[in-house]
Amino acid sequence: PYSGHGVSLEEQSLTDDVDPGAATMPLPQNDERRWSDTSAYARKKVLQSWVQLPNGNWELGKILSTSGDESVVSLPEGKVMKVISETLVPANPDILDGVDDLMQLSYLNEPSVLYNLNYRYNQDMIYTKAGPVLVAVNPFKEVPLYGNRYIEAYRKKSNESPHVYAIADTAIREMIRDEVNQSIIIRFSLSYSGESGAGKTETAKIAMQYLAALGGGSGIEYEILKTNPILEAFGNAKTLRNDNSSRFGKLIEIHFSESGKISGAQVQTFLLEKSRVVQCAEGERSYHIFYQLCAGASPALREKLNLTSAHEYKYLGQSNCYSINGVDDAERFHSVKEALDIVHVSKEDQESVFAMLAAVLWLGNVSFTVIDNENHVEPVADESLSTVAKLIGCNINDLKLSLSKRNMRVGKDTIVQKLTLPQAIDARDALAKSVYSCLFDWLVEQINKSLAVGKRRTGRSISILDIYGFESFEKNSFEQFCINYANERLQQHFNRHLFKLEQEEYIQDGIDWTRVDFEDNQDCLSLFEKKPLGLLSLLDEESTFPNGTDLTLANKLKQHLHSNSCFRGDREKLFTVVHYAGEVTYDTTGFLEKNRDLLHLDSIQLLSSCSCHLPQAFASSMLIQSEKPVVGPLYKAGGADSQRLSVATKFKGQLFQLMQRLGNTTPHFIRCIKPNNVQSPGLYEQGLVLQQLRCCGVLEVVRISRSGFPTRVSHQKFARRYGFLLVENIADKDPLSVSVAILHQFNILPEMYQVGYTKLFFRTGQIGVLEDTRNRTLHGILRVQSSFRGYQA
Ligand code: AD9
Ligand code: MG
Repeated sequence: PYSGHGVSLEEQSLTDDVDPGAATMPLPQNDERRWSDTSAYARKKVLQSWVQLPNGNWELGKILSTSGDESVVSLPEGKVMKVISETLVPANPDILDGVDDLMQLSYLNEPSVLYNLNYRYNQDMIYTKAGPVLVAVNPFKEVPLYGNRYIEAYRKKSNESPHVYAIADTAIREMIRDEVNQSIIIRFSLSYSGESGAGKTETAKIAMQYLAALGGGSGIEYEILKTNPILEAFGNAKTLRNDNSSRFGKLIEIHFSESGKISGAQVQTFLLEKSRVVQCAEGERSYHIFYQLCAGASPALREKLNLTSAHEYKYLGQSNCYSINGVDDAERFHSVKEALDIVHVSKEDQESVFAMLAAVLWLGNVSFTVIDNENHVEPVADESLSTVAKLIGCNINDLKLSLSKRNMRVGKDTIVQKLTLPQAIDARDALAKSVYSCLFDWLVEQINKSLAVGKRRTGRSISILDIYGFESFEKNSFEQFCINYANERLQQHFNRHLFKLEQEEYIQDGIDWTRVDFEDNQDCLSLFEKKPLGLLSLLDEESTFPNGTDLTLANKLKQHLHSNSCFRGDREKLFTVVHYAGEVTYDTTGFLEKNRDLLHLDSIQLLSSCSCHLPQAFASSMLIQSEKPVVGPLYKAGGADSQRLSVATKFKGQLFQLMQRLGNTTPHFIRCIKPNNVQSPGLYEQGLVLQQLRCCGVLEVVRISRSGFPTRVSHQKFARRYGFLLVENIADKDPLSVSVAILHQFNILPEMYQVGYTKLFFRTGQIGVLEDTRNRTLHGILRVQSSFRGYQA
């Protein structure tokens, strides 16, 4: 019954042709699920097929018979089922079980991809290529894939299975070969249960480990690795989803000298979740460092900081969770101190850092008492208050005043407003949050000073991006709004790189190509960024109105954006954005306050009056940068009020800078996938994995790569690089002719490349053959040269 028409690779491409197996087994109409194929297998009858069970999971079934629209299939465990033939999805032959690149699958469809990843996962092969993208499925246990032996194997290319090491290796090689900066972009993918815990941070560390091993030598690589325990102690926390969840985004740019050795690094962080310092949900923890300090401080330090146990601090006590399974906080504290030593934070500075932490903790214990019949309050003069004053080095009365009064500017006059209990608590918490986030920034600055080691930036760099993924919770607030906006930007980077630019390049260079459609997210990005009527502009505008409230913000958004297809106004303070990865409903409660991020001038003045150097540094960084909106009378230097940057605007600026930086690099993408929501090894939930695969467009990427020509080299470059391998004389030939001659000499199959106007385009892996030959030849030449030199000597 097979009608067998051979399809050449060119024809095959993107329009799904009639499947060879169609005569016996009609395929689903849904084009997404189908993948035409030319392999010998596909020309045979498809006997195995994926059957979707009522619970949504896919099972492998054998087609026993087909009549009319229905097929009878047998499932494992002897079950026989009658199903509508159209719902069956073709399965790959057993020999393709567990292929290490999804590109090799004869049938590229969701169940086959799920199965393949699962098959590998069960054997601890957590990495799989999806064309140019590396997919990493979190093992939630130690897997024997890392360490020097593996690093060596990837360096020598004796191990070629997919791995973060292989990605890092490619990055180094391409950096040197092409003289272009590289980036490794580690992203999760959205699933509504949250992608937190997918393994981004671990993956980033594994990549750093490889770069350090290959580019090491000067010792700076050791410092770079030690930034991880520091940043994790101060910026990670236990959440319900991940015991070590990063509460900030991070880009680390590792600099290399011309000889390929690491010469320094620079860390940039994004949007630390400050609110966690003063408040966190039941079962979660605040930042690790607080517990580490309480558990690990020496008796002398305890006494100096008047430190007690974590249980005594209200900020730590409210969530009823003090420890993490299998983690010894005291031991971690010592590692953090060691790491601080290594990045050259002096012992004195370390002690100041710990004093700031203790001050934050004690601040949380400051309580208030009502002082008049208008419910105004002032802090109780107890141990907490005096300890805070002592630790930051301020006058206890000044502290008391800053927590009970607020200077307000009305016109040219300043009036003093007394605070009620909620206002005083706000002021106290705002101070704690600012001190902590300034401390975090200060540490990053120290790390950067240490990693810069006075070197001019001459060489190249590899950047590793580990940034939070899309978030969609039951209630989504300002933080999710910013994070999801960032993800929209990154998604565009990914799309542009893998789909858009690629195809535009083919067409520009005049090669045969049929377009593949992909979902663009420009509309959603415009919704955020358009001026003056975009989400960010409207938010900023409302933030500057003295009478603006979260409700007026919501109304304003609805009024101006209702006709935008990516926006939907909901009841009261809610609105919905149709993101690339799905719809997210935001609640504007707290938006304005968080966006303004007001720190009252009284608090800044308090910090600048302190005798300790860290609070002083914090105060001046807040004022000098003028990045914080300041309320109250103008600071002496003036202008503190003038140039206000809202949180969202500042973040947008950071993001643009980030995109610009990444835009100048060759990106390498890693997608981390969380196979279950319970951080448990061996458990692979199909539905959860599928959601994540869908959201990051893995199938589309494979599809385009398989039919496309991902490797591109200009004729000049190609001729220069491989021309010397030619046996014929090429002295007077143009680069195009040389290139073609090379292709012929090495018998590169015509369907494996295309010759464009300016470039050559290759299918995946083709250039590797040439590179190998080139390397072998070069080695041969070097050997000859060195033995010749030996002879001369
Ligand atoms: V979050 O968005 O910051 O909350 P990440 O960064 O995606 O999240 P993380 O890297 O912290 O996740 O991984 C979560 C946990 O999974 C780790 O603490 C490890 O216990 C576990 N994990 C992740 N990757 C690996 C791995 N390659 N090998 C072993 C891993 N365990
Ligand atoms: Mg993380």
